[in-house]
Amino acid sequence: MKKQFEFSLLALLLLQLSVSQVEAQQAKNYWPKAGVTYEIFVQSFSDSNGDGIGDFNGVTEKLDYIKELGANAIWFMPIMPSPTYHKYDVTDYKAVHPDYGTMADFKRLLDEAHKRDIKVVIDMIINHTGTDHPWFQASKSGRENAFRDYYVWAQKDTIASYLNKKTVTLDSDNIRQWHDPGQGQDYYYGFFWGGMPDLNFDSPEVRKEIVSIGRFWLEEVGVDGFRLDAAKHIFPDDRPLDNHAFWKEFRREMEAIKPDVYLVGEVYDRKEIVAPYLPGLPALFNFDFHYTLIEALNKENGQLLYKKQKDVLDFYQGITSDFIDATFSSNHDQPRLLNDLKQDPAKYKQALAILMTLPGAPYLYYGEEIGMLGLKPDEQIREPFLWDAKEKDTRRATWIAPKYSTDAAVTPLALQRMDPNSYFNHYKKVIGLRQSNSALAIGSLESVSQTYPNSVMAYVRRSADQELLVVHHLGKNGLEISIPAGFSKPIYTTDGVKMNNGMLYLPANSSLILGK
Ligand SMILES: [Ca+2]
Repeated sequence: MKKQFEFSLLALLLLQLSVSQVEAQQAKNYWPKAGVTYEIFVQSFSDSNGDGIGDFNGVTEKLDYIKELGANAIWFMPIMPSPTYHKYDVTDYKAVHPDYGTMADFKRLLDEAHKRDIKVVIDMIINHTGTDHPWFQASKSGRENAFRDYYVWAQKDTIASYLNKKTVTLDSDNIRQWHDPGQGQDYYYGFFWGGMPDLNFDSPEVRKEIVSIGRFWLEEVGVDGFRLDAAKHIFPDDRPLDNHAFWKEFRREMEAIKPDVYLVGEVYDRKEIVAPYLPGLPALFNFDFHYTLIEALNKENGQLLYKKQKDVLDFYQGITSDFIDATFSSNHDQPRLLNDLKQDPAKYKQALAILMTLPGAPYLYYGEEIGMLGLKPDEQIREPFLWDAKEKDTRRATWIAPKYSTDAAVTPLALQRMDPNSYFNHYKKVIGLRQSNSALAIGSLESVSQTYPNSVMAYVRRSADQELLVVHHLGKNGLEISIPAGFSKPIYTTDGVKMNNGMLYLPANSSLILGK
């Protein structure tokens, strides 16, 4: 009797200790190294004035929601003036698009975000401008124009053999890189399409303009950093060293303005191409991770993802130890994750559990947390967020009719709140686990010595004050495995997981986290 009593006292003491540890950890914010960033397409997020288009004030109203979800930062897709709905062809780099509100509205959004300890990163598109940009309008007006060198021009006869020779790439299916402005014999270079002429980064004036734009947003407006679009296209594909050097120069210039500026780059490629950008762009999106996450879940092979991620991290480490691995479950260029996972809810929930228990600085795409759907073309993967049932939804954007994320197919947020098994409540819970367990956020990634079937992905995460075992079973058939010694305290388990005498029973798509 006495022994049992002592044991429960000890258990109580341990419980109190772990509660206070959790409280201490909850106060920590692991951004930028390991925080959670929420990507927002303002156009589709929250419409505050009823004109059908999402806006800054609509986002400001939803900051408490973003905080509740557990995000530490927001990445805004382009907010600058542009003629297209997606705004990746900028016509003014020092203003905001009037559809989204005024600069005062945006500054208020920034203030309110910062009050909630939410950082704000904006999309910066400097590889190209829109054709309506005054620089391009001037540049195309003639060879003698002062802005001629802001863009890349070539005489038609010198590029005849290149006119249709561009190959399709992961980030562009355009095959024509030189475009006829219809004003004479010179063609301009536009990697993505004719509506996006590439800026000429051999021009010192262009480079000065870019620094001045960075200064404007960091100093005058007050954003925390930039997501650098199309980072490997600054110079043509055959000049990768110039690209790497440019981003180092850009980083130096931006850090001189704001020493803790956050820069995350889009280099849409394999790790061998991506890694050399790390010295200039300390955070880079991990496309290998994204595609392998989907492949692993669909092939029911968890070890595939573990090996890939170990490979990528070791490779990056060989270049620099000072990098941020920007993992992501989906983004505005990919089919919606739920579609990629063949609309299997169990796989979908497991994808987030995997993302949130691996190292990295995970990015989420708005609407993922309510299981929004969508397939290309791009407009359809950027559909309006469903805040409430349609007749009651006072903030839903209507600029586009949804084809996939309709009320019939996606349960709006307000209804998901009432269901403990909803996607939203799953997201909130799993993100919360990452935020309150230092090992999940910043711990090292270590393998376990046991050999498991391919469907099982098991690893240890270790921080200074915590060591956790994480197990995901990606298969559809239940199985039993042995537990590595020392781990016994459940921190998180999905339904149906059983522990007995050092053995674990894992049903289909199950996950668990054990402490010591
Ligand atoms: Ca609006």
